[in-house]
Amino acid sequence: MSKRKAPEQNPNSDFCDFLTELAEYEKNVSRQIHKHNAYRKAASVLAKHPTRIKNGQEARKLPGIGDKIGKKIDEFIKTGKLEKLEKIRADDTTKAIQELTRVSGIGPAVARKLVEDGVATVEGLKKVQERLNHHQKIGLKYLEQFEKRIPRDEMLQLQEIILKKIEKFNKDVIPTVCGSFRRGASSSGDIDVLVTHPSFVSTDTDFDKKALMRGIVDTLTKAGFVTDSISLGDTKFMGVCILPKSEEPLHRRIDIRLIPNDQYFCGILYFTGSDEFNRRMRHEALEKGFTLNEYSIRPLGSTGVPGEPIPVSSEEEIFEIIGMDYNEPSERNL
Ligand code: DTP
Repeated sequence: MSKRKAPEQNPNSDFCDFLTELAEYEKNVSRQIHKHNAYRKAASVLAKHPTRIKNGQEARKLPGIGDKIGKKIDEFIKTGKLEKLEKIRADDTTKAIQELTRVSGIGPAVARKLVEDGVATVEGLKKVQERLNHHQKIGLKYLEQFEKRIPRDEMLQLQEIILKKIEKFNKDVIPTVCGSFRRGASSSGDIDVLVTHPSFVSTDTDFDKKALMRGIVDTLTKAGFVTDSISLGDTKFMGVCILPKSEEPLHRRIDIRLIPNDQYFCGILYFTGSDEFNRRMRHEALEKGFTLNEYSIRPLGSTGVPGEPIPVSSEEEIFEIIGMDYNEPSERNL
């Protein structure tokens, strides 16, 4: 999962910026994930609002913006800043945690421990590399590159290589590049690829997942596309890739997941996102008596115990089961 989001150009971008900063603080420092989600949702609603919001009262009419955020908007309009953010920015521990969590593989808990041990900056981190695991070392090595968004044009070229090389390796494998790219975003934070194979189903214990994953990763490595492996399991590869033969290629984070064929559409739906859209759809499913996750959609019995997964052969069917109108990936940018 990528750590940075695109700075969108919109008439409310300064509000979005402070809400995003508050969201990052709630995720990384105070660890209040509900508050994080609330700020992010408000930022994404404002990012899509076509006109400049004039005051908190107007903002409160939008979905996901309540009294507290409305007041913050008023304070920001009136004073040009937010007292809460000023305090956050001035706090050394907060600053250090925010800086260290820029590194892929360093989450809030690890960052806090590092800060407690006196490591407060990325420069400081470079001096204690022996404390870092393989993922964190790679995160540190490519820190600035991983923070750069991937323009859609490059995503299209990366996708072409992935599809071509995987097809050459095994023509039965079905790959889909998900994430914000599939939603049509103009740039993406990382590359999320889902692959499946018609012979691989969730009840099958004999299918050689390891051979398939290794084969895919080896093929992409030999092609000069994958440059580093962070981890390679039977069903998930986390690594780094580049656009081969480009003059100064930037290293990009890539995840490849092997999904059983019977779980592919729930997987694609989930990993296409957005995360806010996923939350909304999951909520909608619960209201209709179903539980939806990245693996399956299952009916909830009267006691609330989930039944067997409902077979689905497209994303459309999942929407249909829940009684929602189908949303194209480009309509899932909540
Ligand atoms: P970006 O362009 O920043 O990479 P993204 O591709 O939408 O944006 P991620 O790469 O972080 O975001 O994650 C890919 C998808 O996985 C995301 O769109 C939805 C799903 N996902 C990730 N985290 C969550 C979560 N906490 N809740 C629900 N869905 C999630």
